[in-house]
Amino acid sequence: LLNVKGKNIVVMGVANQRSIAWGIARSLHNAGANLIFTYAGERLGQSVRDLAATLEGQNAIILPCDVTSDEDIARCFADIKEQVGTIHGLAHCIAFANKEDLKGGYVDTSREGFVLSLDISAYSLTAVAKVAKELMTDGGSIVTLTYLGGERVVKNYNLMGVAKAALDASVRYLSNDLGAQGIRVNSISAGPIRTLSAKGIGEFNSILKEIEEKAPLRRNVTQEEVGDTALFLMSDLSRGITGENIHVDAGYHVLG
Ligand code: 0WD
Repeated sequence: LLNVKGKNIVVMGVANQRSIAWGIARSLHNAGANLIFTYAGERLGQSVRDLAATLEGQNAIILPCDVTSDEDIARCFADIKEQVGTIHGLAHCIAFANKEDLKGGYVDTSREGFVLSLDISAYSLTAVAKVAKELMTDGGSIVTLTYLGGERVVKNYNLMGVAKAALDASVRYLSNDLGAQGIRVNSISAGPIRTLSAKGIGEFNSILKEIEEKAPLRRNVTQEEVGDTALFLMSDLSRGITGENIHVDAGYHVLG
């Protein structure tokens, strides 16, 4: 029913075992997908290789890909094409903002900080989709990660909220561009999860506490829960869904 077994799926953005991308990788691995990991810099390469080695029976391809570089993206996907030919899915789990832009007032965001964050957190999905679609000759599914701060004001999320709004709009435009080729593009709006990136967000602990107290399910979500939703979006079960954003946030988004 899932039809993910034996499919080649690229997972971008594993930094360590807390990464949401790692939760997605495990769900896909358990469903029998062949994984291809890409990581940002050599600093993370060993960490990804060590993690991938824990996936039993998985002979993952692991490649560097800094999404700020078109040459890097082109080289990475040329490498993937050479090794597997076709890909069926891509999970984009990448974002960045300077720490000083994730506290205080959004109004103080610098031009450099804005450009860098929008480049890595939003444009990269488009840059990668452009190259990945050439390898999705049997159709495919692209999934990215967003956050509620792109839909409404969330204290301290600031610049990243603006980047997520651009990412959300990109999902809609890309779904329309790629739909005729049988490629679906969707996002998951994850509730807050303690990861390396989350460390950069001011007063992150108080956000977690608020969810625990107020979200309909009265708890926070896990990497596994986001991973299983990504598996659904990669699978045939979601074949009629594109341009969509699914909140995996214990229902917090329904509150005003
Ligand atoms: O609460 C959370 N953690 C949420 C995260 C809630 C809702 C959404 N998200 C999103 C993030 O905004 C991001 O888009 O999930 C995605 C994954 O984030 P994560 O799992 O929370 O964080 P992390 O484990 O740090 O992975 C993000 C990774 C980078 O890690 P570091 O920590 O080294 O910045 O994004 C990658 C990198 O691996 N990354 C890049 N990859 C390629 N090229 C680049 C780059 N230039 N820059 C960052």
